[in-house]
Amino acid sequence: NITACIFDLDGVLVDTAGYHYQAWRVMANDLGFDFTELQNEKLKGVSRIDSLKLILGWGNVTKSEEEMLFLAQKKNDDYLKMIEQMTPENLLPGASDLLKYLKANSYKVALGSASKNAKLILDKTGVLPLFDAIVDGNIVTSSKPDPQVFLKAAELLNEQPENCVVFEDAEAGVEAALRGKMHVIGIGDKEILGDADFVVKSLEEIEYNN
Ligand code: G16
Ligand code: MG
Repeated sequence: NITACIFDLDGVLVDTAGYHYQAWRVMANDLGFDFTELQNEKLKGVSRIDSLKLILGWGNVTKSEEEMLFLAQKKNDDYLKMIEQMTPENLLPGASDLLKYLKANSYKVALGSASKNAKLILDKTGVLPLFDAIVDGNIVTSSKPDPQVFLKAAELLNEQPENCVVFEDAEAGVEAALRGKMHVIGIGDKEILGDADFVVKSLEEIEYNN
């Protein structure tokens, strides 16, 4: 009996991966190297500082803790400039309709994201009022596949994990939901998200009455 839905942000509700990629690439290019879109896949759902460490590793660049904080800050400033331009048009197909349907039918709705900018993105895209709880990178201490982010969301919603369904586009996110004993719908590729209860290409394919 599903009473609550928990959404990942990047790749499920919005496509911010492209913005992250652009901003990280500017930094990498400044440091004298580049990385591919395929490498960027590895950064999905990974925290800002862990993403930075991975990228520096790809470029064989070593930086002090202090320099890393500076680089992460600079990247985030560039990223925020892109986020500022976001509008409801940037919601992925089906996201707005599903969120409105859930609200209208008294489901509880939470966000479970690694991003520290999650609230701003929900605000810019106009869906912030549709959420009952936000669990983001400012709260979470253990990243996916650790189930902490989703368990915290269930707790804030006052719901049992078995009554929650998670919407996830990343393999680590699907694993986190399963470890949390929740239902999970994969958004994306069946080959990658095969452990999910079922997989759809986008939220547009989710069927519900009305
Ligand atoms: C998102 C992105 C990651 C990003 C992370 C932290 O995760 O997929 O690429 O590194 O948030 O973002 P920020 O730098 O804004 O704190 P999710 O969990 O929403 O898919
Ligand atoms: Mg994601």
